[in-house]
Amino acid sequence: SGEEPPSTDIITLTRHVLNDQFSLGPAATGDLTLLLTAIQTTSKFIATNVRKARLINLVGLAGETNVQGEEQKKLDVLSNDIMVNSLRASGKTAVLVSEELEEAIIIEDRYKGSYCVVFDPLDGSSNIDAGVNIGTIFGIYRIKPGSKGSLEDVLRPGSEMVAAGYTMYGSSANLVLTTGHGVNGYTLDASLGEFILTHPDIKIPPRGKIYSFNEGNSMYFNPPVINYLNSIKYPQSGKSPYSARYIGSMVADVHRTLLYGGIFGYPADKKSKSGKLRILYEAFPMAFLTEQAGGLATTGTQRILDIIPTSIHQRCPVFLGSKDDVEDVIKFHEQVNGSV
Ligand code: P6P
Repeated sequence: SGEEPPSTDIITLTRHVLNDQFSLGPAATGDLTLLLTAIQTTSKFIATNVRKARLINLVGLAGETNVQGEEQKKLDVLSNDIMVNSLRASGKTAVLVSEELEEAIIIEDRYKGSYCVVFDPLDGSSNIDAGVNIGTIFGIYRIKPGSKGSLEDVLRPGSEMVAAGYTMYGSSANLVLTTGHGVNGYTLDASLGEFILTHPDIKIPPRGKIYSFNEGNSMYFNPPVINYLNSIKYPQSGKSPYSARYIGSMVADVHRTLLYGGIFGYPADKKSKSGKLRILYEAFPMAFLTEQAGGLATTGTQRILDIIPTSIHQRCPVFLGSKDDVEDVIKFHEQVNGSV
């Protein structure tokens, strides 16, 4: 039939991570691989339900509001529940932090393991009814030596995470992951039920031509952001202005930024003094991925991964993406703050 024969050497996420972990030598216990298998399972479950949402009437409000005061959508609640149950059952976790839960979960001894997972089970969920891409974001810490699992194990700089990733639910399910050795993208082959390596070694271009900000907040923006945006919208002679792309779903906006380059920003402003995005399960994982792909991630004045959070739902300003573009943002902050 002239069709290509099916590959018989498919690299699944599990195989790829196992190879990666084996490269760490005998110290690798396989625990992280098993934890990532549990996370894959949750992503497959959520992908299936997001896809069916319209058919089985899962869209629409669940009638409750979460700790952020946001109306919970049924898929939010379902996604949170599958993640909590699957991560607990894996026997590899000690502490769980979810955007949907006010308090952290300390896993009971029977199921206790040595990793802590912070996650937003379904980020961008305000877009569910519009069929826009949404996603799960997660970050993983090892518990501190001697710890039995407590808040101390997650109120740490993002630089101490051992893995981070997201799964974007759209025309296909894309899982993008780093375990500290670069960034790889996997696409769910629903017929196999496996995430297959499709984007090996993702590298973000050093400079892009796209900016991704919610300019509906412009009247609240502080001077460094106003000056920076003007510099790319009304560039000096000879340069072309940047294109604006903003989906309002962090996973989709960051995914595009990683693949195409450019800059994504959710600044602090006069209305949101610390910005909107949460440090532990939005800023840290996306900053880790961006740096591992060769980009930068800053609050404007500080490397995001150096922040030490004091509470699990704390927010911070976020500018991330191509190295040269983020360095421009930093310069505009230094000019206004007088540190140059
Ligand atoms: P705004 C979605 O609710 C979210 O947490 C992120 O996914 C997204 O980047 C941001 O908020 C969008 O916020 O204020 O632009 O609608």
